[in-house]
Amino acid sequence: MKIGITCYPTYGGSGVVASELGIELAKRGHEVHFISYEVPFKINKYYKNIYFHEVEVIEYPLFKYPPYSLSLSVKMAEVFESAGLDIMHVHYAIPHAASAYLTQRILGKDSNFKFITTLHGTDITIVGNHSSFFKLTEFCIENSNGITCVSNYLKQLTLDTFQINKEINVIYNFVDTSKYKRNKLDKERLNLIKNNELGVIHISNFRPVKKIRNIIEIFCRIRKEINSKLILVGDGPELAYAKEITHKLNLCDKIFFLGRKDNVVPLLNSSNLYLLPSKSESFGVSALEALSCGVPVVGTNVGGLKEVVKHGICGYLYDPDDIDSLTNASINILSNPDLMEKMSYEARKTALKFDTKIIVPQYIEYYKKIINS
Ligand code: GMT
Repeated sequence: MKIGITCYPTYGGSGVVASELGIELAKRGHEVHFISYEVPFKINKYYKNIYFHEVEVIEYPLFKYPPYSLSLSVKMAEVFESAGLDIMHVHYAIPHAASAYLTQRILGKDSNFKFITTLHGTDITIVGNHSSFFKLTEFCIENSNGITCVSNYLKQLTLDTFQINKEINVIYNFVDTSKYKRNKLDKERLNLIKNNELGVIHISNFRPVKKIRNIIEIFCRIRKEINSKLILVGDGPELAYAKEITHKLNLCDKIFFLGRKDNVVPLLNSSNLYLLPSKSESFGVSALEALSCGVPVVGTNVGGLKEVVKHGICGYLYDPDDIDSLTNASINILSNPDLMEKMSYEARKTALKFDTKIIVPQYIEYYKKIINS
């Protein structure tokens, strides 16, 4: 198949999932055409069967806000025709699904341009249901040829929020368990966490929804009981605050800010606990990557994370502002080697259920279904 993919190319779960999907499809012999304003950061080397088409945004004095979504529509139409695409797959509803809908209208019925929209979370929970986008999000979902959600929670929330008659399919996020796997040598090699210390890690785009303040508070309390360090990976709006508070709390030698990292496997392998106490998480793909490396997760019970992390089995889930329970759960795991080992085993076992080999074929089948519909 020839598949077009549009996503946000920057640090964020939807872009990561879209990129990994493209890589997996290309590996299976499909031709994948990424259409965006930049090469997605995960597509950081040459991949056979992967092409990139840049959307140029023109600056003009009349435009206070250059209309990227319109240029994207035109680029989708060009690539659809020149590459002979079979299907277009857009990740994150706003504005990508709206651009794809416009492309469909530009090309007309005879072109057979069909598009699938994958909803990732904040495109429904924060952006999509904002009054300035609500009607558009609803329209785009209803007019996509196919719709997928990354969890049952997100599907239900979409149905509860919008008037949708279209069938919504759940296709879970996935992880390459042959790449994300435990290697104890990584900790020694990196030497970020010393032998007598335990590592706590969080990876995100540092948006308010991630509750970075709570993460630092929880770690502060863990530190009082456990000789440990916190690894923070990624960047975003809350990063400056996190650095400031770390400085004020005199924890600069205990909390590492590593910025964006393409390969987080050695960092996960230096860690014993993954923290994700977000306000809400539609799936939590970073938590799945941690589980795959045998790292238990302590996180939020709001949203779809509970479809990935089984409370009491491979981690613990609580209300994101229940700092006491989140801290006690973390200390419980970190201070109890047998529990840590057991949860680490269960974490890996859980991740294997979301392996690329199981999930990616579901997308391929769905593409075929929509193309033939
Ligand atoms: O986590 C973010 O804020 C980024 C966001 C995105 O759309 O880029 O992530 C969402 O999509 C990920 C991939 O499907 C999910 O794993 C995340 O749970 C989801 N984030 C939220 O729901 C907050």
